[in-house]
Amino acid sequence: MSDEALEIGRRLFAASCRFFHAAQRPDDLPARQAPEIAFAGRSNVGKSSLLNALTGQKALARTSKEPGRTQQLNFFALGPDAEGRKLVLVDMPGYGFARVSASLLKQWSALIRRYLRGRADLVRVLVLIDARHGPKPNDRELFDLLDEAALSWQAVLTKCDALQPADLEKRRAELAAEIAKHPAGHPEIHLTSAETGAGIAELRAALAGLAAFG
Ligand SMILES: Nc1nc2c(ncn2[C@@H]2O[C@H](COP(=O)(O)OP(=O)(O)OP(=O)(O)O)[C@@H](O)[C@H]2O)c(=O)[nH]1
Ligand SMILES: [Mg+2]
Repeated sequence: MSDEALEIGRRLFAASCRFFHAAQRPDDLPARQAPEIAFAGRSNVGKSSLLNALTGQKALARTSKEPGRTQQLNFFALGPDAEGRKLVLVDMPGYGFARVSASLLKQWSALIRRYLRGRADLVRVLVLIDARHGPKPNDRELFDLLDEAALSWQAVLTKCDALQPADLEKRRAELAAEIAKHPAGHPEIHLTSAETGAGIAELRAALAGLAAFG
């Protein structure tokens, strides 16, 4: 990744980021304003924490030790930066929390499925996966759902601070081999820690590459 790309990412994510909408129902989605990046993944994987680490705002999205903290689609407007780049970041509720059913499709609400299937501005879904555990069956259901919807998605390993480098590399390689079989899965996997800041600058740069000039 070039220094220039890192600098563009740094500048975009240093721009203002503000919460502007919480969607609770499918007919409650906000008007489009910039390319959207959705943060998806199991409850407690670190979606809200990653959003805060990216924007450098500790309390932008609410985080919690208890799974199930985020219960609606929360929309955040990032930018414009000095050159006019803009993005919308969408913090999603987690899945896999209720133990009743293993099925992602049953658990995850109609709101989310509707959002993922019908949102023209959604340019990338980040599927966050806990580096300690790797993908679970409901993550794999999401991979399939995103493939079917032809939505470009990309895996982000979270909590990488909790692994030794060799174990982390093994996890990354296994996941990369799995994603290679998915038509809509982006080959690059981001290794991140909201705790130490590892991989955050690189992810900022990658996302800045998806921004539009508004
Ligand atoms: N060690 C470590 N812990 C983390 C990291 N990121 C998040 N956590 C912890 O994981 C827990 C869940 O974080 P959240 O960001 O609230 O997770 P979430 O995915 O938004 O959860 P839901 O909104 O419930 O779906 C919190 O206790 C965080 O402190 C990380 O990079 N490293
Ligand atoms: Mg959350």
